[in-house]
Amino acid sequence: MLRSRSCRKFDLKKKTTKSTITRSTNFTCLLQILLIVTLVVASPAKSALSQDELKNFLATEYEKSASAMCTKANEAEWNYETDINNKEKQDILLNVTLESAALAKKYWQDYFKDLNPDDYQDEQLKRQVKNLRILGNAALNEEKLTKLTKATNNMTNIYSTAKICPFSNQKCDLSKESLSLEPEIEEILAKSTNYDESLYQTYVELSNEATVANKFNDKGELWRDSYESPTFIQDIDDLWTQVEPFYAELHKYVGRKLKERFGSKLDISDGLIPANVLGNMWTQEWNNIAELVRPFPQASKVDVDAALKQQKYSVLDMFKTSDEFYKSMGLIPMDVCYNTSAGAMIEKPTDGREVLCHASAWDFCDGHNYRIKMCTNINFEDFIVIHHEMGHIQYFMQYAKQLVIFRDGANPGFHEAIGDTIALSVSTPKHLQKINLVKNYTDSTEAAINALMDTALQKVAFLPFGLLIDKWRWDVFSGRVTQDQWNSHWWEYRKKYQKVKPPVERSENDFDPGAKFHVAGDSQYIAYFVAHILQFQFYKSLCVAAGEYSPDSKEVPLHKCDFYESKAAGDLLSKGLALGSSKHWSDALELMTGSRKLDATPLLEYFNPLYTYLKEQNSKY
Ligand code: X8Z
Ligand code: ZN
Repeated sequence: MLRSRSCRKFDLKKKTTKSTITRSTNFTCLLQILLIVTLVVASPAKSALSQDELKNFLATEYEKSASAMCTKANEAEWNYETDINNKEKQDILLNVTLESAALAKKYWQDYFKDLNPDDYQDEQLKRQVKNLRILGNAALNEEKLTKLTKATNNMTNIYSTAKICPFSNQKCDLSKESLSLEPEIEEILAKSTNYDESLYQTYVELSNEATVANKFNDKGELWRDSYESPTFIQDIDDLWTQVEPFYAELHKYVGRKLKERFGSKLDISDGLIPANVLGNMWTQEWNNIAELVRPFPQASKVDVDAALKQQKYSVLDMFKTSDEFYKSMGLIPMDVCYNTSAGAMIEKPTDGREVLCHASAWDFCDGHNYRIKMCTNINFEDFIVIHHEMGHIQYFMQYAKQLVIFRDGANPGFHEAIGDTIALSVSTPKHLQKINLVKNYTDSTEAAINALMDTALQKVAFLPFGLLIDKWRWDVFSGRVTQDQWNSHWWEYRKKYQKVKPPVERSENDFDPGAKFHVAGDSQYIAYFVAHILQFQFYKSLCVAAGEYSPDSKEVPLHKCDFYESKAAGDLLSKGLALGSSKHWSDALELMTGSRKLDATPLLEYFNPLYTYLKEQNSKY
């Protein structure tokens, strides 16, 4: 159950010790639970528990204590992340982490270490045992665990508090007029923050040491284990092969449009676009340059930013609008997660606290308490991020009745895909008109291509980025690339997959990957690549369930489907989500889509009119 953290807090399986998006509360919880159990309950005979005894033990005492500990650990983590420079809160979190680890270790040694999933007939128990066998970072001794925890927290802290002066006033007083990485610098598109690479070295070494103790060869292997597929790397590569030609057309088209705009200042003769002209600090999504590349400037376009401003939307209004969509499908109301009186943080505090701004969703493991933490800006991009985070919360709520060990996504990609699936429906011009965020829109072939281009700049542009982050980390963890090549290897992958290049010369004195939150924050990333494929599979299936799309009739294209108010779509989604991780993800996928495999065909089907258009246009040059 040691998996990486992610943007959802409490993922029992992670058991890492650090904070950030998902400071591994999981781990903490788990251990504590166990610990308490061991102390309070007349301990079952160590090792040799029969199948029934083990099952009973996990469903009762263990379940109760694990959930309670999860709540406690998440609270400590929340308190830290919403006030990261507070020494007392840092110390409390570190103590909770160590305490949990000690407990987890004891429990694991006494009961779980030697269990073999193959010894059990009961499918659910098999899955539980598979999970419980993995101890995670708690495998380290206290000194090393402290060092790892501090290194990881430190990296997150640097990421969250790094500041620069505005371009117009380079000698500014950093305590007064500076900009932080999220959200200000992100908005003005600055270059990467430089990291203390030695922290990363410590992190890599100790993380690997922990995973080797868990019988994995390195941390990358451990991360990939959560996908429960012996062919995972190949599967991922095959998906990339499936979408790469489309990405290449988009890249070529965008490159040409940028060349028209910037002329001789921009050199793309080598087929690579400089990373600073695509409108995003990490070059991960290109929606901010939509105005520059929109194919039909005269046709209708979607401008939600303007509508939000004009209608004086507040941050709270944006959350309520998102909640309303989920409720319209008969899904669970989620007002608690954005209710600031109940603890949520939906805006960047102005009281001087430094907080971890990267959006995250939290499950406090008590069946009541769910929170979103986000430094929301009032614009369309954040409106979509809200739907993304609400997708995590909806998943938490749907699987709340599962045993604590199964309160997780079917795989990490599922968790990241749910809110995005909803957002695909929300982002259709059809829906945005329904909720008045788009007005005076005239549908036409050209307008549809414009809308598809907007979506492609987010979803298709993201694919190689989503792929390369963990490809790079897998190579780092396995030692395939050594430290003296970390940065150059990063740029090799940026060139190979994204076809982007650094705007200024880079060297091994730079550590550009560290400017990405999930790298600094020990949060695995391939989930987002998987999610960007999966969300189109889910979307298509929900569209069919809603009667909004029929694959056999070409009358209404997939990209025009809006499943707002469809209880049938809501039912299908909730059936899949309620499974949590109690079944293999292929089973959940089959239930939700009829397919057992990750497949980019629905994505290509969705974008087909744009793909055809891009091929036609590009062939002229
Ligand atoms: O980190 C996130 C979410 C929280 S799980 C806001 N995302 C990735 C990123 O920002 O890099 C969503 C898309 C990719
Ligand atoms: Zn997420």
